[in-house]
Amino acid sequence: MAAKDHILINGFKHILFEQTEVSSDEILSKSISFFQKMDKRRSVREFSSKPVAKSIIENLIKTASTAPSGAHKQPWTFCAISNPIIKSEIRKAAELEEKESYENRMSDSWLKDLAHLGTDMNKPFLEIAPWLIVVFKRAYEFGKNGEKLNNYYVNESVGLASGLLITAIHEAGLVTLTHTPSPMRFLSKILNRPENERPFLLLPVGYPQHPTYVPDITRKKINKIAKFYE
Ligand code: IYR
Repeated sequence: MAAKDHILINGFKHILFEQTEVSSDEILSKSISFFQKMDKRRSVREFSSKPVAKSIIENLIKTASTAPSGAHKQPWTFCAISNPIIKSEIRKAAELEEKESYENRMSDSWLKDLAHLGTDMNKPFLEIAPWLIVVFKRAYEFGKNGEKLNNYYVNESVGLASGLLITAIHEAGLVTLTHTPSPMRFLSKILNRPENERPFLLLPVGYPQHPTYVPDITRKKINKIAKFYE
C-alpha cells in the first residue's frame, strides 16, 4: 500500500519526507569528498573588489536559512551591504572599536594567542569586499499588539545558520571571514535595525585577492576532537 501523502499530529499536517536512496558506498565516498572540500576552507582577510551578483548572495542567505532553529522560529536577519557609503561607515566604526580593543581592551595573553593570525586594527576588507553580510540574532519577536514573543535557543540557531552560510560561501567558490568587531552595537545603528535584533557576526564575502597568504595552521586530528563509545 502506498504511504499517505500526509498525516496529522496534534492537529498539524505532517508531509512525507523526501528520502533519496543512496548506497552505503556512495555515502562513504560523499562523506570523504565533502570533508576534503570543506578542509580547503580558510578564513581569508584579503579580498578582491571584483563584484558578486546580488542573486548569488540571495542564494547563500537562503541556504543559511535552511538551518534548524528553536521551535522553527528562524530567529535571524541577514543584512547584505554592497553600498560603498555604508561599507565605509561600517569600516570607520569597526576600526574605532578595534583600535580601542587592540590598544586597551585585549589582554597581553589574548594578543599573544592572536599573533600567529596576523590580525590588527586595520580592516580594509570592510570596504574592499563587494558584500558585507551582517548576521543579526532576533532575541524576540513582536506580536500584533506590540507584545514580546519568545524565540528559543537563539545563539545556537543563529550559530548554525552562520555555519551553513560559511559552508555555502565556500561551496560556491567565494571566500569569507568571521569578523566580530567588539562591541558590535554600531552595526545596529548604521543599519537602522529594530531593538529586538542584536549583531551576531559580520562576514565580508567575495573573491580572494591574488595572491593571498593565509596562516600555516593545521586542524586537530580526529582522535583529539571525537570520542567514540561503541
Ligand atoms: N576582533 C578582532 C580580534 C580578533 C579576535 C579573535 I578571538 C580572532 O580569532 C581574530 C581577531 C579582529 O577582528 O581583529
